[in-house]
Amino acid sequence: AIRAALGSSRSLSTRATNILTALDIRGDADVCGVYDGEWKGSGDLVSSVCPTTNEVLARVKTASPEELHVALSKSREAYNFFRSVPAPRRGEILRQIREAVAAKRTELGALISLEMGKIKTEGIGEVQEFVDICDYAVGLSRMMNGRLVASERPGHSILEVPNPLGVVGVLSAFNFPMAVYGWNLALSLAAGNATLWKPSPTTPLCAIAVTTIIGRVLEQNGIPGAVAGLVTGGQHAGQAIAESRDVELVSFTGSEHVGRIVGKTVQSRFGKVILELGGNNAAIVMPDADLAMAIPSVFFGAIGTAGQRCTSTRRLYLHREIADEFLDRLQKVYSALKPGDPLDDGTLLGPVHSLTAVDTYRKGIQYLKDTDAKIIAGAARYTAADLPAAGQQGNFVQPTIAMPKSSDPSDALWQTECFAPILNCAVFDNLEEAIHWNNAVPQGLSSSLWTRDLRNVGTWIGPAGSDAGIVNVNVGTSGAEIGAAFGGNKSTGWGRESGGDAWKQYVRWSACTVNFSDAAPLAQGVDFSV
Ligand code: UN1
Repeated sequence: AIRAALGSSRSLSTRATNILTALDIRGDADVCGVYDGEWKGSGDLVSSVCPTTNEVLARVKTASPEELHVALSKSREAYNFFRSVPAPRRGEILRQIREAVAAKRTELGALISLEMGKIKTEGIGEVQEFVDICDYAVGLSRMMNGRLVASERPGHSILEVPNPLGVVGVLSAFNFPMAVYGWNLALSLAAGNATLWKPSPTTPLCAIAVTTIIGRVLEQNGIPGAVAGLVTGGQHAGQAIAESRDVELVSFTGSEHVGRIVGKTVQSRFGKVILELGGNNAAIVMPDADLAMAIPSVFFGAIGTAGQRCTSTRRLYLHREIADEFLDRLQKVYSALKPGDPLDDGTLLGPVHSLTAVDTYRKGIQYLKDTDAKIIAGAARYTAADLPAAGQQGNFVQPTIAMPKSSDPSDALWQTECFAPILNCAVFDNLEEAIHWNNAVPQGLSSSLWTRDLRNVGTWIGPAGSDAGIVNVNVGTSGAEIGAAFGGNKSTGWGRESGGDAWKQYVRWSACTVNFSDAAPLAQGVDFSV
């Protein structure tokens, strides 16, 4: 068995080498993790570890405090240049970035699977999300319109003018190591800003690969590379960005705990902040739902990205009339699920991202057992025979469905986001009760109702309905498109990224009253004549 494991882990290593080489990353030497127009890195070394095998993919040279300082000032210089490039021209550069990223869709997708652990189709889907938001921002570059407002004074006009904002710091998470940066980069660039990216310390290679592609496009267009700068590193790098007065907007994705610190830090210097924090997302299934649609969708919502999307389905509320049938059918789908190498076609369940994630899962399961929850699926350990040959050392955990003893939403179990593939269920008797449970948690990211009754839909999306930022009908909690603004309410942080009106946060707005007349009257008819 050991020889088999070593043999196949060598074969994965060959694949790892191929994926890295296709993206111009040399895994056999220490990789530069800082880009400010030039590649460098003389800070701490961090290892990128493959969650499938726990082999070290590469060692990355992160930013030293001095390099961080330089990167921040280069971002500022880059912004000063870029803000004067006309917006449609910025759109043209984004179009080229879109093409360059799309040309490496398969390779970048494979790198996401390799370094983050999500399965192939989701890895490629994440790159597609990057491409989509670039398309969106190309259009936006000709549509970031201000307004002309009617003035109460004769011969006056009021303009609301969007101008570039400055430097945007992007602090992103491991679970979407490329797409969430893409959302911020695309809007920032269209708006005329420079971005400085601090990715998750555990997915540096994804960031390096993307930045390499973007940096080349910028350089070919005579644009300073620091328009899309990168600093890999740990907490100190994130802190330096949050504290810097040279960063007008900090866009942070991650835990509530860190989000609270980032939010306070940025707010204390009156910077702007976009927070995308925890989700604790519920799906509600009514008795009239089409179960043939709802079951696979709940399955994807709970298991996609091994339960590590912010939008993953964590709570399942079933109407009493269909609860038994639903759980029976869902349990069958769960029991047919086999863990696999995320890079293999057909794998639906890859590893969780890290040993920390395994620990989160274990604690979640232990809590369920300690509180006498009924286990409907999972909660056991995989044996060696269940695991793919290459993944004997990997972070594989069994997706779990549980029915906690109490459905009281104020219990810690329902109140807390557990970032692992664990789905907790409860049975309800009417929609009002289910909506109450849906809303009775601190988080407010995503939510999903399964019904064919129009009246339920009206209630759900109306004032007494779901209080989440994403309120879906016959669509699961995860897998949002880029067109609408993405984000959540309450302790999710109220931030909005990606589509919709999100771009309006990436500009500074000026109200400009212009007097074309020969008199200078005051507003509100104030008489101050001398
Ligand atoms: C996240 O997990 O924070 O809706 C991002 C989705 C993806 C993005 C999720 N488009 O699942």
